[in-house]
Amino acid sequence: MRELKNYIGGSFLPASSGALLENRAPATGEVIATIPASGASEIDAAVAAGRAALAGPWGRSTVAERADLLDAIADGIARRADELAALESLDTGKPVALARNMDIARAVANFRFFAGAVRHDETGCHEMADAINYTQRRPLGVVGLITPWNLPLYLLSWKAAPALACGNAVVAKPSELTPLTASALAEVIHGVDLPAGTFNLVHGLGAEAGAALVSHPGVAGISFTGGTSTGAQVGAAASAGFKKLSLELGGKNATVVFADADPAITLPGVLRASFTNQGQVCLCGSRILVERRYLESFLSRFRTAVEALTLGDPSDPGTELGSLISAAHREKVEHYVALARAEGGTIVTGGSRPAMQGSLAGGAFYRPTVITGLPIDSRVAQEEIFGPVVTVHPFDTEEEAVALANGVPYGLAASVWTRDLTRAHRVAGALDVGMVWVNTWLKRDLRVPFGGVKASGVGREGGAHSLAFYTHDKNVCIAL
Ligand code: TXE
Repeated sequence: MRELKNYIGGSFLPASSGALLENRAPATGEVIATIPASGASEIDAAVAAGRAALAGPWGRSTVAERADLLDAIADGIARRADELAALESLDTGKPVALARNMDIARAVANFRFFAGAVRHDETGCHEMADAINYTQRRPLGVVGLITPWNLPLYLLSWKAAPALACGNAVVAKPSELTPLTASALAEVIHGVDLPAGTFNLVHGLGAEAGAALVSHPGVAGISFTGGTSTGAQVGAAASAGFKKLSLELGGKNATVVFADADPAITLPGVLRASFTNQGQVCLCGSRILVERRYLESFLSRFRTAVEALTLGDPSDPGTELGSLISAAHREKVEHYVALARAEGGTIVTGGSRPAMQGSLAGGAFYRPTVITGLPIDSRVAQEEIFGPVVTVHPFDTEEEAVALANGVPYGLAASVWTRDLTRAHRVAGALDVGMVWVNTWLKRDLRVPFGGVKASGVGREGGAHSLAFYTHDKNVCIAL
């Protein structure tokens, strides 16, 4: 049982009220930690610490010094990688192999990548006949980072690394459901001698600590990843204070499978896109659109592959599917499956809780579920479920596939599976989303723009986009 603390001004502190929140392991339902139930006063203290750091040595730090510190943080995470993977798996219910190979590996890569990116960053110079302009890049100040429970350290590091690289002070508010690796990151950062107050961590509920951070007048920018309805509230509150804002929200992404797709890569690819992290990734392809003449053959092979997935103890290195994030979230998923039945859908596989033994009997497990026969405009095919549930829909023409893919309020990502290169280009160009993968899924180069359109958010992260977000450009014009 861990008693986690906030990390403010270089010290590990409890909430001033002494109030605590319980943190449960979703695979067992057991309480594994407590976190401070922080609110406005802890956010005030963290923002003040951030401002003090900016007024002190951190505000005078050079790019080279900051990049070296980011590399040291990457080293610190890498040294504790096995322990952090175990913590992430315990906290989220995700398979430990996934936590090790994806979440923790990416956290190391994020710090290393942004150390390199900021070392190589350049600014512009615009010459006139009688003057010269040059652009200075300045940190925003204190930035608030609000992160969700599905990829806790992966997403916190994706924001903290560029924010620090650019010279900002950070106040991070991780999900109250998954606080463990954020606290471990604070320990790593404590060990690398970042000036006190540069990185602050405040645990607590979104409506309390999160809302206080978003509306704090001393915070210059907010980067939020989470649900679309929360994102709308965060966006409204941040805009009222004229804060720079990045919103990475939900998705209802299409997986578009043409009959000429290569089954050897398509089946494993679509399986990954459907069920990675129990379907709890904003990029997961939860609507599989299949060309009608390939539908039957695809479905029978897909079903076999889904039923062969190993669901079990997240701490077992062989497990491919673990627990959902919480009992409450499983109820939400179950509600959608019941709705699918009521809307006339056929459950091809899944649609129920697996029988788990021993301590896992209290876990939030759910079988991977494939549903056919639903109208494309049904709620289950339109709303983000964020769990191990996919719907499959036929299409006849390329135009219809594009229309079905675009026919949702979201616009985050899509994947297209075909051997026809010209069609791949046409369809990729016509999809109303921020990211398209062709014959692959979730292949990530950290330089490329990451983000969505429509209800999937505002702004882009990644490479130069992150460096642009966490800075403001100032132009200096000198008459010659
Ligand atoms: O996320 P929330 P929840 C989707 C998914 C899921 C739904 C709700 O569909 O079922 O969102 O999940 C903080 N001011 N995604 O409720 O509420 C909160 O403490 C400031 C998709 O868990 O969006 C946490 O740190 N902050 C998503 C963070 O916001 C607030 C990943 C996200 O929580 C706040 C997760 C407030 N008023 C869920 N209220 C993705 N895009 O990957 C909450 N928070």
